[in-house]
Amino acid sequence: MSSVLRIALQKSGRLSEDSYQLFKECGIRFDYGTGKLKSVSSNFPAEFLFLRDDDIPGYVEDGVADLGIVGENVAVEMGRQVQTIHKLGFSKCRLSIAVPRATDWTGIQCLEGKNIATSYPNLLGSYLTEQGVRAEIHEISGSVEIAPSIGLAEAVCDIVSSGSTLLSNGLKEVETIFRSEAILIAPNELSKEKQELVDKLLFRIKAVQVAKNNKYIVLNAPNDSLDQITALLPGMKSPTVTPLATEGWSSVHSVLNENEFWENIEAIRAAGAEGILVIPIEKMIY
Ligand code: PRT
Ligand code: ZN
Repeated sequence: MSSVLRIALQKSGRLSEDSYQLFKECGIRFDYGTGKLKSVSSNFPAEFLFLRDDDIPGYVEDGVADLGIVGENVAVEMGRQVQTIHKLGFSKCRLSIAVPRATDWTGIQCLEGKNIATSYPNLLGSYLTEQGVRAEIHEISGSVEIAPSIGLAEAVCDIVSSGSTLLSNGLKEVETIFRSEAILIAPNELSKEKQELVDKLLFRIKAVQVAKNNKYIVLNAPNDSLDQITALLPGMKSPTVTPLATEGWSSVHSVLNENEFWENIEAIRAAGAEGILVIPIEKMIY
C-alpha cells in the first residue's frame, strides 16, 4: 500500500483558517467544516485530522499523525518529543507578563515572592529560573487576565496579540518572555516514504511563502538609465529587458523583495522609470 501523510490541524480556532488556506495555496484539496473529524485529500496522498490544538503535539509524538500545525507556544510548553519542520509565519503572538496598570514596575525582580497566574507554567517557570526570580505560579486554563482583579494573583503571563485584552482588563504588558508563530511539527523519526511526501509538501509551502514575500514588477525605462535601473532590480537571475515601440525606451520585468520594495521603488523612479506596475506573485520556484 502506498504511503499517505496524516496531517493534524486545529479543528476550529485561531490556527484553522490560515492552515486550511495554506494547503489550498499548495494545491491540496480536502473538505473541512462542520462536524468533520477526518478528511482525505482528493489530489495528494494526505489524510487530515481535525483536533483541538492542545492534542496535536501528543498525536504527532505518538506517530498517530505524521505532521501537525500548532502554535510554537503550545509545542514548547507541552515539551513533547517532536521536531519543528518549518515555521509558517501566521498566528503570530507573544507570551508576556502583565501587571495592574498602577503597579510601579522597575523590572522582573518586582515579581519576587509574588503570585503569577498563567496557562504556561513551563515556559514561565524556565524564564523565572533564568532570571533568578522566585515566584508562585498558579496554573489556570483560561481567562487568565481576570486573575489580578479577583485577587488570585499579582501578575499574569498570557498570550498577547493586539494587547487589547490586557488593556480592557486594566493590565499593562511589562516583559515578553516568548515569541510564537504557527509551526509544522513531525515525529522525530519518519519513514523514507513519508519523508519524501513531507519534502514534496515543503517544496510547495516554500514556493507559496517566497511568492508572498516578493512582487513582480514591470516598468518602462529610458535606454540611457537601463544600467542603473537593472542594477536595482536583480530579480531571480537577471531582469528581462525588451524594447518598447517608442524609440529610446525599454520595458523591464523583474522580481522585487517585499522588504526592499518602497526603498527601491523610490530609487527606480528617481532613475527615470515610468508606468511602474507591481503585481502579486502566486507561486515562486527558484
Ligand atoms: O479549541 P482549541 O483548544 O483548539 O483552541 P484554543 O482556544 O486553545 O486556541 P486558540 O484558537 O485561541 O489559539 C491557537 C493558537 O493561536 C495559540 O496557541 C497561539 O499560538 C495563537 N494565537 C495568536 C493566539 C492569539 N494570537 C491570541 N490573541 N492565542 C490566543 N490569543 C488570546 C490570548 O490568550 C488572550 O486571551 O487572545 C487574547 C489576547 O489577544 P489580544 O489581541 O487582545 O492581545
Ligand atoms: Zn487549545
